[in-house]
Amino acid sequence: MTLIDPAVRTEFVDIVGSAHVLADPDLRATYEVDWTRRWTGTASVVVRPADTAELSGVLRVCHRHGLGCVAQGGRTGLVGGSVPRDGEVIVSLGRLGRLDHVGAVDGVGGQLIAGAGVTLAEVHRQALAAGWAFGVDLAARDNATTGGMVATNAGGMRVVRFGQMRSQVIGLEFVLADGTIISRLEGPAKDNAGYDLSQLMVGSEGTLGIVAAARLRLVRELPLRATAMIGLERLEQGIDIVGALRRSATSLEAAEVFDGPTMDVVAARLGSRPPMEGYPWFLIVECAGDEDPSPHMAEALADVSEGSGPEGSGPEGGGPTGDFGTDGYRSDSAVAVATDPAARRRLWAFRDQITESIAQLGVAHKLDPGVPLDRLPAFTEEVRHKVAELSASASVHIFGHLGEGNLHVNVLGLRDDDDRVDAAVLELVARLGGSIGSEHGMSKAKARWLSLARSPGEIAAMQAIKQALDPRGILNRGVIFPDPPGSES
Ligand code: 2HG
Ligand code: ZN
Repeated sequence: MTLIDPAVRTEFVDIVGSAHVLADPDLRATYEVDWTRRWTGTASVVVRPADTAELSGVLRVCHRHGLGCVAQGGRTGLVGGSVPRDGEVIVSLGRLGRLDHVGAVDGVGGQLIAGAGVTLAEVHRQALAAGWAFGVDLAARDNATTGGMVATNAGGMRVVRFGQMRSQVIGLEFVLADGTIISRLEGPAKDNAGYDLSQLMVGSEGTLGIVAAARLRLVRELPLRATAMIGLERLEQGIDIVGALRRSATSLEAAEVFDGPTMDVVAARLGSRPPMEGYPWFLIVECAGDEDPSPHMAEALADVSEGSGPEGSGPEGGGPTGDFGTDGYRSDSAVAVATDPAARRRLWAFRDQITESIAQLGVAHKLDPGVPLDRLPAFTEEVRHKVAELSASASVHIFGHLGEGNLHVNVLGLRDDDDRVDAAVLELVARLGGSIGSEHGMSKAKARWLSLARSPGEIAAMQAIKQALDPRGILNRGVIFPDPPGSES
């Protein structure tokens, strides 16, 4: 069944061509569900502009007719921000594939312009080919796109070193709801002439405008790396290790943690035995430098790892004994270290494959709280307790970015529409002074809990900005702000 008004369809066809206006249900289907399979919606049409001018034309049509529309990249956001509400227009950005180096602009390079549809993996490839690196990395790199990563201020595994997407954005080209194009892809990177509208777009989850391209800062790739996996008896040990590594001279590039049940599902999916077993927590840290970082790493781990192994399981309680070298992946009970690329990749596979491994078991409720580090261990215990109290059939997986105190809580075995666990966890986070949307944003999944995270004054200021930039309220309805009582949900 075609849901789009034929006259409006013709307007879209005039802008992007008939091959890029998908009204047929079969053609729309893959765009109407996100990676999790939890979030779906029926679109009236999918429109695929090829460049910023076409994107502007598409938004002008939506604005004129008051049509709700949702911008879509790789659909890997996990919290429902890329799927339509029934009847909305999907603006798919996969064709915005521009990729330029900006050497000519800044004279020394170290910057890249990437269209909204360029995947993170491609940004990495281009950065490396030019002798640089890109500071953000995450497991969905093959599908996640630049536009979506900017719109959600994506984080990932290197935030501890390079910050989130916001820190990489020098300027954006984006389109406002009424079709106005704003372009800050050129000119000096240092520019304080008024409000930084590009930064306002970062993390606005497609509610204020649609990102067409980003001018991104690149970072220097440090040549030598060491990666360690450490079995932890207590989460506190991991927090101490991260603190010690941050204080040491070595560059700490990642600090990721996951619990025992998560290690079990990943090891089963990979079909490989983990380097150490039987621990309630596992930590992966990576350091990099111009010189081999493993001696610094060994020192920092030795300072804090006393007693980290199960009794009698390893030398001096399981801590490292100076057996840090350069020839591969080895384990001395509680600690496994890898320095060559293939061995490091084997360790990282246990982290990279978490989301996919959990997805194989069912459709998870996904939360991404951030909690002050001193309260994190108590938080994880209370989460497990609360989930058990609310649902006998549910199971919990906890993993994430220890450097920022940002843990993903994935709960399996709940009905899609049963939000009791979500509410209980988010209320706990708010009580502990944490963030209820530390990485993935609020989107549709968490909009109804916005007042747990922001004061009435903050919400009013955010709504005033939304009203000014999107007066007809067409962009990503139901995202960030809860629906007013009695209206569509
Ligand atoms: C990660 O850190 C992603 O791997 C996904 O943010 C988290 O699957 C999730 O809940
Ligand atoms: Zn994450």
